[in-house]
Amino acid sequence: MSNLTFAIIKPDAVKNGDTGKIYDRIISAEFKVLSAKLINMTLAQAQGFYGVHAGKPFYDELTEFMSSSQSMVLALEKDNAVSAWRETIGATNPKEADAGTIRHDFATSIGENAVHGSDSDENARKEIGFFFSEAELISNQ
Ligand code: IDP
Ligand code: MG
Repeated sequence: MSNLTFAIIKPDAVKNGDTGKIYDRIISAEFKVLSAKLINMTLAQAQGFYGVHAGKPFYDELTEFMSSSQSMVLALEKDNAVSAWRETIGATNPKEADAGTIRHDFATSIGENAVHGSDSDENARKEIGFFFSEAELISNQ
């Protein structure tokens, strides 16, 4: 098990003014933030990042949404980070997300669902590398 995962506070949450509240949830859940930055991803970046979903009916809507305005990308560290973060964010569809999860509390729809979380250690490494250089991954331990 790796101790890294990759998160995005998506454009809907940033626009709604929830960036700080979600960052607080990250800290309360005892993740260490190795790096974080506010970006406005390009359509090409969104298409590359979500390449695994290319061809699905929601792909265009998803990549346009993710490149529509600012989002915050974060590299997070914790024991079993991938599964711990997926538990913290809840199900993809906020209607199915457990009470107390980030998507339950902040998401508005299955598409605009407030946050991203990696689904495997391998993808976590790839996704962190997609948005951060080695030098940006600060460890203060
Ligand atoms: P995940 O973010 O929980 O891992 P995925 O199935 O990997 O969910 O889908 C990636 C993202 O694509 C979701 O977070 C959501 O923003 C969007 N998405 C997934 N399924 C749908 C759908 O049925 N309609 C619209 N958007 C969707
Ligand atoms: Mg996914």
